[in-house]
Amino acid sequence: SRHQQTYGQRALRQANPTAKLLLETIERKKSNLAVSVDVTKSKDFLSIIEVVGPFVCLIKTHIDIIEDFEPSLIEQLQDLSKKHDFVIFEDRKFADIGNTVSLQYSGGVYKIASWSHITNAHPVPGPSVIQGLSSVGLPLGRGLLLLAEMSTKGTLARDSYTEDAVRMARSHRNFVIGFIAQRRMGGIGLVDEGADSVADEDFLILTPGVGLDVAGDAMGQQYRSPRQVIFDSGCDVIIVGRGIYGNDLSLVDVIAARAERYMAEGWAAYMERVGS
Ligand code: 5IU
Repeated sequence: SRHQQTYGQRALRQANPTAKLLLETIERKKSNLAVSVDVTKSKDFLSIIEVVGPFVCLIKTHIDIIEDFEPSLIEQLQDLSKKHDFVIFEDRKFADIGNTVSLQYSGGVYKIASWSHITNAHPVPGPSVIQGLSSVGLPLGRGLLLLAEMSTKGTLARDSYTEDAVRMARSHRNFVIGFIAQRRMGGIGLVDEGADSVADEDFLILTPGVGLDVAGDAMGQQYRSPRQVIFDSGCDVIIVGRGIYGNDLSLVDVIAARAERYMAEGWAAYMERVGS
């Protein structure tokens, strides 16, 4: 089954260039770790990425929380992406009508489509959110993740909402490369409608809500371990934020050691899954 295929084998079968790039990067670096850098100062943002860069396949950003944002920050992020060989994912969570999201994605202060390989959208508006983003991102070779589930207590993204997200993705396979979710979906599995084309599909599952030392935070976040996410639930990428950069952003050695630990646990869980 898809669970047992290696990242490298799966890279060969991806039509979307960003899906291929991410799988190839994971295979090359032997890392299924993504770090989410939710900090408010450019200096901290860049220094964390410099430290964790060698250990990650992907850096996830919330560019709109940076207080001292300047366009040169994007150039520095792109330089780090080349230096350390990681993919960039702006976690923008688009959720408006097609026309509006196309403008939010291409324009404004951040011009996300010009630098972020991957972005994501809530399926709540229906297929028009994908059409709007695809009109900008597809010609640039970008990829979109749909938010099929969330890690938070009481999330409304469940049951038939999640199944409908899979159906929406299935109708836009050229641009939708996978899901933000808590378990494998698409292909054989959730919303398995039996068609040959469904058996053949291969969505990427990127999973936030990963932490080894605490169960959650005071605002509804819930954490699971890399092994629960990659081995038990069949997901592809663990996304870790505070579990790696912690509270003291100056402790670069500690941050590097934590990144290495999550990388090792994520990779061991994958090796166990593919049976090697
Ligand atoms: N994030 C989640 N859960 C979700 C979705 C996104 O935590 O279901 I969708 C984001 C929020 C934050 C990062 O940017 O992933 C997790 O950060 P911590 O590892 O610090 O909790």
